Amino acid sequence: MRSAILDIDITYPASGLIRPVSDEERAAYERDGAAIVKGVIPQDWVDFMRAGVARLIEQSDPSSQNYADDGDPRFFSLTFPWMFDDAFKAWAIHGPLKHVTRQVLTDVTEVIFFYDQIFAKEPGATKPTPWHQDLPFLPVKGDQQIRIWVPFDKVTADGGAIHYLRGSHKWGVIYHPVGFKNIPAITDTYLNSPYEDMPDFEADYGKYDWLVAEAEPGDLLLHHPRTVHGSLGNLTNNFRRAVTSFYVGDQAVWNPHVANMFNNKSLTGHVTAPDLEVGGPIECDMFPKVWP
Ligand SMILES: O=C(O)CCC(=O)C(=O)O
Repeated sequence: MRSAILDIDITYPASGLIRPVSDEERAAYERDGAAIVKGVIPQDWVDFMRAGVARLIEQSDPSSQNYADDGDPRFFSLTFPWMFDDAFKAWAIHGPLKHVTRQVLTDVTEVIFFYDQIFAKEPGATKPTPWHQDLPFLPVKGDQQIRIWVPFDKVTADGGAIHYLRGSHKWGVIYHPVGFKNIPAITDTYLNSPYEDMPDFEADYGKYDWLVAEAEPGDLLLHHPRTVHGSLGNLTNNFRRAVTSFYVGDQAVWNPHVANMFNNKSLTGHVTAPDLEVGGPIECDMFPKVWP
């Protein structure tokens, strides 16, 4: 039976992916742990979601974060917007990304939507996104996991493009999660994670091979949750608004380790983690199956 949490009361675009993900894009994702997929999101979805992001930035309720230093242009973020705004729910459940997921994670028999997050840097928001992997924030284990970052503005190298450390998803190492803002209660918990200290990627930036993912509305970025990534500030006069969505496959299992995102109340205090069995399946009301 369909869960009431999936009901949507607004009209949303009916369009799907403009084209499937190509073999070359899939190969780039597998090789580098990140890939740019150009010209796949229809304009009606871009306009619909840009308006949704603008609405939630305007609202800026206490469940959102501003990672910028006091007085600086904002680096706005909000986790789980889909649970509070039907535009995001439509995007997560009926939008084109579930098809991207099954086209890239070719062995999934089901696609489960895990969560979404807004990342918006106002014009002049110089705050970088620290280098990090996503896996250590996530209470999920297994290979069938993918992050899809969709921009609703043009994103240039000086406008906060994401930098992905090519191949780092294959290094076999997971680093402690990193606080996007220095809140000791959180950063201390993160250091108790079962993972390793992160090298100083900033100091040694030039030693590594980075994909600097410039993108425009209509494009999307794929990355593996083990891929090291981050972004610099937005030095342009334009907004840099994006939504990142995380999907998993039927073989992913629940792994609520000590440093997972649900123990960071500044990030997820507005939602309640479900009581799932450790090592058991992820699918539930909060993490719904969206395909088939
Ligand atoms: O937009 C950003 O700067 C951060 C995005 C990110 O870390 C992610 O989507 O995993």
